Amino acid sequence: MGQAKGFNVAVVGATGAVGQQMIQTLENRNFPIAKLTLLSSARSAGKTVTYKGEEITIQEAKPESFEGIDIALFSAGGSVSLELAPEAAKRGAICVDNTSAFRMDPNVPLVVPEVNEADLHQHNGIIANPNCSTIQMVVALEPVRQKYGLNKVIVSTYQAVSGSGAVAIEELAEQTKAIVNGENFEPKILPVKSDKKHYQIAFNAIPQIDKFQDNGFTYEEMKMINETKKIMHLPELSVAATCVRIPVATGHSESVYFEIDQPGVNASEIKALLENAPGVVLQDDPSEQVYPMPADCVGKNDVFVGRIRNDLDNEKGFHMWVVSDNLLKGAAWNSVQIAESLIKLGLVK
Ligand code: NAP
Ligand code: 3JM
Repeated sequence: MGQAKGFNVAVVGATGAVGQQMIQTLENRNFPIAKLTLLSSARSAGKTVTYKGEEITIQEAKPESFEGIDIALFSAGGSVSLELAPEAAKRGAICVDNTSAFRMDPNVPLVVPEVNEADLHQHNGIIANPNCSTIQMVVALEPVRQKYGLNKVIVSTYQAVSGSGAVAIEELAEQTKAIVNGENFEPKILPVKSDKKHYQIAFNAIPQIDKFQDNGFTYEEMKMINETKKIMHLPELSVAATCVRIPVATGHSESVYFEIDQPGVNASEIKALLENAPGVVLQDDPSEQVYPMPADCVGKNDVFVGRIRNDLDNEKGFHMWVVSDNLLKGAAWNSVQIAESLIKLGLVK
């Protein structure tokens, strides 16, 4: 329980691309931890990870692993969360879940602290962390919604391979080396490990992230569409998304077109608004070629915004470019930030 020294925290998926960043983020934030429990599948049980100079042995995640845990951070895939998050909640832990398993459940708050921190009060033991591409977009759109109203969003993403896990980062590195050296290779992971076909990602762009739905959109695109409406409390908002995987290791980029309710607003007013928005860093000076790029955002918690301009035909339309570290604000940092908010609001027992 939350004693002076801190809370008992579990990280589920501790060996993964997201889990590793969670452990690092907890350390960087000096999160109030009494005991840190690191969980994975049986494959990695017994390995050790260093946290604040101390070696912690990874254990296999089981329902009993959550006895005495106050806060559990999940990033081990949807099926693990579906099975184990209710077991953890039953044992009194508050779960922050990074998978899509519970995001659209009306009993589960879907939270980006800069946007809808107050929704945490409605939790029933599980809080969902949104999809990485959704998070960075809503951080940039919420200040606009608050001041000018928002009725339409069209987004195209340029997503890094680390969003598909540690094996996808390796696949990009190995393919790049093979192509540069004139060697053969066989794509095995991207775009979706469990789908029928796999394509080259090095020196390529793949317009498929997650599987296709019958409506022609992919699940990743539908996550952006549905999650944005839920987080912003705008069920009537018109949202469309096209999600594309590009050969960048870390850092998602997005070209976002949006329409506000109010006429006569100049792009300079949107820039001024975002310059002072929580969690946003404005990098927008075309005369000096200043704009956000993924290579510059790696390792940072902020959402970087630039290229803000009025549409040339629709006076309520604007364009912007939004970049963030998909493993940090898109996953680990947003989850730890939710945990910090829960403590601040007195919601951890
Ligand atoms: P990853 O690098 O492939 O890591 C997967 C992790 O899950 C590993 O620690 C793995 O442990 C563990 N795991 C796998 N099966 C397990 C099981 N049956 N029981 C317990 N642990 C198990 O993947 P990642 O990129 O870190 O992503 C992990 C999950 O986080 C994704 O599947 C996704 O749902 C979510 N995610 C969310 C976002 C977001 O936008 N918020 C972004 C990326 C990922 P072993 O070492 O034992 O295999
Ligand atoms: C990002 O195996 C799985 O269930 C994970 C699939 C996945 C997800 C997801 O749907 O949880 C991979 C990468 C996500 C996500 O954040 O939506």
